[in-house]
Amino acid sequence: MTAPVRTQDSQETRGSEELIRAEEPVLAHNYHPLPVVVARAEGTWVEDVEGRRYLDMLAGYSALNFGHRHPALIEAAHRQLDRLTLTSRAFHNDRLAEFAERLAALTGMDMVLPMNTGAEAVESGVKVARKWAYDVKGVPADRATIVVAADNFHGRTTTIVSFSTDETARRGFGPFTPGFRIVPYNDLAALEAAVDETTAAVLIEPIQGEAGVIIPDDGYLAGVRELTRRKGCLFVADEIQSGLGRTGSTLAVEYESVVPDVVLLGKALGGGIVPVSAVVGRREVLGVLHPGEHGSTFGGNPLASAVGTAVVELLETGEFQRRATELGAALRDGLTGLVGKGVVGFRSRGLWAGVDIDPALGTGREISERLMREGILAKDTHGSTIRLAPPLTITHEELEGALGSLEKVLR
Ligand code: IF1
Repeated sequence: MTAPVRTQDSQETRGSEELIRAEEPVLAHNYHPLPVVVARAEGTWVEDVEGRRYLDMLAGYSALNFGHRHPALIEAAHRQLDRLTLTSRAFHNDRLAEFAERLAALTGMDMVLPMNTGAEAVESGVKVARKWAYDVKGVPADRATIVVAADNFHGRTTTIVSFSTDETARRGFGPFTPGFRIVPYNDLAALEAAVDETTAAVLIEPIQGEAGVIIPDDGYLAGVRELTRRKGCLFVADEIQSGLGRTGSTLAVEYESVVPDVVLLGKALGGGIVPVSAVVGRREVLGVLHPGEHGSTFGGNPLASAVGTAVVELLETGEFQRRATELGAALRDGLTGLVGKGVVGFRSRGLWAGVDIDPALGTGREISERLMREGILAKDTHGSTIRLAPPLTITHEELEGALGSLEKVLR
């Protein structure tokens, strides 16, 4: 008989170190978190078990665009929790129509397929693109191909890692799903060569997040749009991380005034409260789905729809897109000032930056740990690159403070 597990209301609460130790024997080790145990949060600030405060410069990898526990989102969640949380799609619920209408209008699309996690939206996008290829384009059965970019990150399912170029994400998980072609990102000639009459879609991130906030050359997205239209295949944009205000516009593709056929959304769509994702697209594409052909227990549930509608309402004002643009200029200026002082280079758009640190000063992980000791939470991507993606609610002073802390840890 093992020692009874203390319930939440036990007298003495366990401290950070004890909680970290307690995880070890019982929690799968698929992460290597920073040694901080968050207990509460509000806006751009989180607090650990001992009450130490940190500025959150990761924002749940862009799932917390509106900050921790945004009042309007929490209120929408509380209101729905007191009414109805789940029906399954066997029945209608009174929240889904408005969510779908307003999300379609926000993104300029005709139809919405509500799902839960980003990976589910990507998987659903793959399925819909393939079905469109067979039912509309006339690709022979089971011959559809989808072209993706090297260094992509679209999630962790076996089909998605089938088209990853990251060995760590693939090793030990085969056999893999066929039907994907991989070309270098930001290379229209390579894309031209890979797209043929079997191609259902080109699936890319408008900016590659996990790869280190890799921003393609001006004209690349417009080139993908022109190429896919000319060759009669779909342009599917994964905006799960880049979308919903992060880059200064509702969708990152707006930077080049490009309208994809399908957009994948997730993360911030759930306001940092519940998992909400969606595939939004043209009627001709999402119209290929008929009853019984796809589904999800929780997709489009009333709680997710209520929170999702409140998120869309925040984005309809344009306030967060404007903040990301204005504060993004301050972020860019601040990082420019650090080039040559430990920063060897950076890429940024809106309130999203990949910062390459001089490897001589430490790995991304070591820099993240030093930032943590300065009260700043950020996370490395690969090698000595750290990503900065604060809530879009961050103030100018808080941003300056974070940049000051970065300069300090690089000294
Ligand atoms: C983690 C980073 C990783 C995504 C894009 C789909 C998904 C993601 C463009 C899948 C998810 C998350 C996963 C999260 C860390 C974060 C991430 F890219 F943001 F940095 F892992 F690479 N498309 N990205 O970025 O969405 O199924 O996770 O909801 O801890 O794995 P999901």
